[in-house]
This record gives sequence, C-alpha cells and structure tokens, in this order.
Amino acid sequence: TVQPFSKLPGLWKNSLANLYNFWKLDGFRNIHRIMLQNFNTFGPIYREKIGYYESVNIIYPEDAAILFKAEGAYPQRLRVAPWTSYRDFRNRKYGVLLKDGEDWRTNRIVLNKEVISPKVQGNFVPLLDEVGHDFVSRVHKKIERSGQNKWTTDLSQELFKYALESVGSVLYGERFGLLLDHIDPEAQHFIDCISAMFRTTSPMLYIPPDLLRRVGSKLWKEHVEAWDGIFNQADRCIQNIYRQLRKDSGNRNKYPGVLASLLMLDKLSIEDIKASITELMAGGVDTTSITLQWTLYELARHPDLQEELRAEIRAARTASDGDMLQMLKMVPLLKGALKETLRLHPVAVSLQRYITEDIVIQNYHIPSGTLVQLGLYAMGRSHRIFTQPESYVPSRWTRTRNQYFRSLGFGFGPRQCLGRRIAETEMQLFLIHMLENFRIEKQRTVEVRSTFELILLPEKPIILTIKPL
Ligand code: HEM
Ligand code: 2DC
Repeated sequence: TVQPFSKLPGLWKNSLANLYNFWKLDGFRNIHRIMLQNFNTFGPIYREKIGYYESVNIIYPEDAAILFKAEGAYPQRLRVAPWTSYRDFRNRKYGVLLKDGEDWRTNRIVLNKEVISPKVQGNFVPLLDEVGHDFVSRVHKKIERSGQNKWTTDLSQELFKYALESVGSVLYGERFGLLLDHIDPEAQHFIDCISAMFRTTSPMLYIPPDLLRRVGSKLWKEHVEAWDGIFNQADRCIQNIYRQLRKDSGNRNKYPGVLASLLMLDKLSIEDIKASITELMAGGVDTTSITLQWTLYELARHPDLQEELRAEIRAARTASDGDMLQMLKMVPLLKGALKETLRLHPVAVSLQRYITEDIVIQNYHIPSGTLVQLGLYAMGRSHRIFTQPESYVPSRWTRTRNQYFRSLGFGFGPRQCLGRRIAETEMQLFLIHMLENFRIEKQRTVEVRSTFELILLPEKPIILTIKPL
C-alpha cells in the first residue's frame, strides 16, 4: 500500500530549527554535500523544510522520469525570489527564465526557433569557431611571452571572456573583441557583476528578499547593484543593434544574430525581447566557462584520455574536410567528456518542478502542487546509479544503453536550458581547438571540491599548465 505524504522521512517539521542548523553547517556554500548526506541518511526520497522553502527530494533516474511526466504544460521551477524581486523593484519585465504560464510558453516557443532549434546551429558554428581560433591565438601569444614554452595560470578570467565573446557573437552577430590584449572595462564590469549576482543570490534563497530590502541589508544592495550592472551593459548592446537595424538592414546574406532575428521576426514585444536577451547574455558566461574549466581540470588529470580525444578529433578533422558542422557530428567521445563533466560537476545542484498532478514515488504519495527536486549532484555521484562514480570516464556515455534520465545537466523537456545549443556548440569547439594545439597539464593532483554560489564553482583556483604540442 502507498504511504501518505505525512510519512515521508526527513526534517520538515521544524523549519526554523532546520534553517539554524543549515546555517551552522555553512549550508549556503555546501548545499550539494548536505543533499548527498541527506540521501545517505534518509534514503532515495526525503522531505525537507528550511525557512520558508519546502521540497521533496529524489535521486533515481526512474523517479526523475515520474517527476517530469507530472510537470504539466507550463513547467515551473523553484522561483528564485531575489531575481523576481529585483525586477519588481526596478519595474523591469521578466524574461523567459522567470516567466510562467501562458506568457512563458508563447515567449519560449518563439525563442526556441531562434536559439535552440537544430536549424540555427549552422548559423552559430562559424561565429563560435572563429572565437575558438582567437582563443588559441591568444594562448600561443601568452606562451611566447612567457619565454618558457608553456603557460601556467588560473584560466578562469580568460574563460569568462571566451564565454562572453561567444554568447555575444551569437546574440548580436558581431564581435566584442574581448580576446584582444586590452580588455574593455565595461565588459570586465559585466563579468564581475554576473559573479556577484550569483554569489549574492544563494543566501537570499532562504530569507525573503523583500524583508532584506526593507531592513536595508547589504546583501540586497549588492544584489541590486550587480543586476543594475548587468542590465545596463545588456541595454547598451541591445540599443546598439537596434540603432544599426533602423539605419540599414545590413548585409542580407550574413546571419545577423539572435537579437536582430527576433526583432525582424516581430512576434514578441521589444520589451519581452530585451528581457530575454539580457537573461541569455547573463546566463551565457559563468555556466559554460566553469564547465570548460572543470573539463580542462579532468583532462589534465587524465593524459591518456587526452590523447584518445586528440585522436578522435584529428580523425574527425580529416574526414569532415573543413565542414565544422559535419565535424561536430563525429566526436562522440568529446561529447561524452562534456556529459561526464556535468555528471561530476553540474552547474545546477538540482532540477525542480512544481508537480501538477498527484504522483507516487518510492511508494509515497506526493500531492499536486508540491515542489519536487531531483538532486543532480547527488545522482551523479551515486554508486547505485553509476559504476565507479568517482572516476571520470567519458566512454560511459558513448554506449547508448542505460542512459535513461541520467544525463540531465541541462534539465529536461520544454523548460530545459534555452542556451543548451549555444553552450554545447561553444564548448565542443573550444575543446576541439585547444586539444588540436596544446597539451594540458597539472602540477599535483589534489582534489578540487565544489562550492555553491547558486551555481557550483571550484572551491579554489585551478592552476593549469598549457604547452604547445
Ligand atoms: C535554464 C544548465 C548554459 C540560458 C537552465 C537549467 C539548467 C541549465 C539545469 C534549468 C533547466 C530545467 O529546469 O529543466 C545550464 C548548463 C549550461 C548552461 C549546464 C552550460 C554548461 C546556458 C547558456 C545560456 C543559458 C550558455 C544562454 C545563452 C538559460 C536560460 C534558462 C536556462 C534562459 C531558462 C529557460 C526557461 O526557463 O525556459 N540552464 N545552462 N544557459 N538556461 Fe542554462
Ligand atoms: C540553485 O535550490 C539551487 O542555468 C536552488 O543560465 C534551486 C535552483 C533553481 C534554479 C536554478 C538554480 C538552482 C541554479 C542556476 C540555474 C537556475 C535556473 C537557471 C540557472 C540552473 C539549481 C542558470 C545558471 C541560468 C542563469 C540565467 C540568469 C543569470 C539570467
């Protein structure tokens, strides 16, 4: 017989005491490890209430499948209250990230066509390939300047610039020039604001931001400042394209970028377009750059795998004869490496949905309307789901069997990551160019852990050595 909701294991009866314990465990930075611990204590399903935030947590792929079948026609994630509060406070429209219901769906359908449908990938590839080339040239220059035939560095700032240059080139159809010697201070400020925005979000997940605003908290002020910086920079970029478009419609043969395509399509209001373009620009920096950083870290720790990938890339390069779109179809191990990175180092600790119908998971009844979270970080590290989960083995993804609801780094279904196509293309091209040109090495192999700043980040700088082949 099915057990009632009230019988679910977990700490959900004293939400304030739980918040206090969470704070004592430095939970704001350790949420992923606490979730893992909770699954070990309570089993594959538990209920939790921290502050005002209540959820049911699951870990198995089979249970994820049940969850996503119950997400309804307008799938809804956990509302990130600081993000909506900022927009309410400044009177700005929500973009696709924060909209819900019918408004979300109409926007998302139009955006899908220009951002994630297979038809647009062909437009993105030449733009992103050029950014990849420029990154390689920049690394060669750094190596030359070092006078040691190698470059040892924390690549994170370089990768932020690579990611912003990439997403910018796709959104606006033109280059910022961030991989040149002198970095535009406005772009650097934008990058800093995104990191600050993520960092200040996580403590506010558990404390209502409106309360923090009323008491004039420093955290809220920093958060507002960060979003202001993000919106100001995005506004400047958007205005620039808008003006160009009104002056002349430009070269008709050249792909004009996502923003110009949306404006010409004329299916969404300008305010809606601006809101979503801003989110895409902000969502396109830390996510891909950190995933690439983790991938380089894993490749540095696995030199044999690096050679194997290089061989795959060389063969694909020859066989595709200069057709990059074709080449990207011939690198399954490389794609496996990115999946493997997201398994061990997911950007998002969890996926969540408010279910729109009653479901039964692990023999417990869960009522419609409940927030159900799939612990993505915990799933990726579970022995019950992956053999030798602690090992980085990209080839586990090249066999198509047994992948059922296991590769969920970008989420699932109609509400999955809108930037997925951009992110995947950008990351694949980056790794292709890097592996064709350099060997990646690392000094000592001390494990680098993750820390939670809304997204999961390396806890300390990762120092890599890059040598020409
Ligand atoms: C949503 C992951 C890169 C823009 C999401 C979600 C995840 C995710 C897990 C939630 C999906 C769900 O609830 O099912 C990632 C990862 C990335 C990445 C792992 C890179 C490694 C990007 C990039 C962009 C972007 C490059 C922008 C160009 C968005 C947007 C949403 C989203 C706009 C909200 C979509 C909606 O609500 O309809 N992402 N993301 N992401 N992501 Fe990404
Ligand atoms: C954070 O408990 C942990 O892709 C919370 O590009 C639940 C939660 C809700 C929404 C998730 C968030 C977590 C992590 C960061 C995500 C976000 C949805 C979109 C966002 C996964 C798991 C992200 C990084 C977007 C951000 C775009 C934004 C900067 C405009």
